[in-house]
Amino acid sequence: MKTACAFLCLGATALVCLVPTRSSADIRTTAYGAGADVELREHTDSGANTPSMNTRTSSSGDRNEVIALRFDLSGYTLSDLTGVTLSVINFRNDSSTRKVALYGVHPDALPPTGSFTVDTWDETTVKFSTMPGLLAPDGNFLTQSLNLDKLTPLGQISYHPNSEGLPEVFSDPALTTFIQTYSGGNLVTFLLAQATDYSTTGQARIASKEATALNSSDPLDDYAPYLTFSVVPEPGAAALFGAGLGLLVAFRRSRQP
Ligand SMILES: [Ca+2]
Ligand SMILES: [Ca+2]
Repeated sequence: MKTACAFLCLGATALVCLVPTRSSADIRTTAYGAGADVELREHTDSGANTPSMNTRTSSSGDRNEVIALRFDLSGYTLSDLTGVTLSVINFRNDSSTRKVALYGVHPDALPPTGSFTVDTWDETTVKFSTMPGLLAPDGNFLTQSLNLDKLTPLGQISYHPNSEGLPEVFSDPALTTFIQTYSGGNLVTFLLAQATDYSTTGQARIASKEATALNSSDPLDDYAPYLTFSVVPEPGAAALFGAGLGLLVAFRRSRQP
């Protein structure tokens, strides 16, 4: 009887402790670790590391603005992450929708000039011409000058009008696939740019990790862009779960006449 009890306790403990659970959504912001965020301007070949950042390829031809985001996913095995979404916070109320596209920058992308990589670009000094994933400014600000050979499109969404403080969420499954199959390290860079089938003179302005307040409201929390995701069970945990289940089944069988 003592042996049977021990058997049962062991199996039950294995079940309780080792049931593979999806964690509630984990979050990483651009403010974590080596994360970074910056607005890049083709028309002045500059970077703006300010509390808000624009995407805009103005239909008037006077400016082209792209946002770069880097997330530090240290501590995770990227192939284990699932349900990945990117959220950005509207910095101000815009009266109309703005359509924005998301791109993942390949780990081997190099800039037109300079030596920054996706792992090392510095938000305080990077400019359009030194950002991996962009092309050299060409004097035409109706062309976005994205280095599409080194970018993977990850969906596009329309921001909501008059939604200061509210998040806009990119959740195309391609985002999860990009993360799971990323062949670089644990620093992952994205670009945001005006959607290619959208024309406007207006900017889509979001908060950066430097934001301590929004356009007209007081700070409530952290406004930095952020990734959310879940972590699938480790194979080892799943195997142990199976072992625990096997113990219980064996015990039940042993009790049967
Ligand atoms: Ca920044
Ligand atoms: Ca251009």
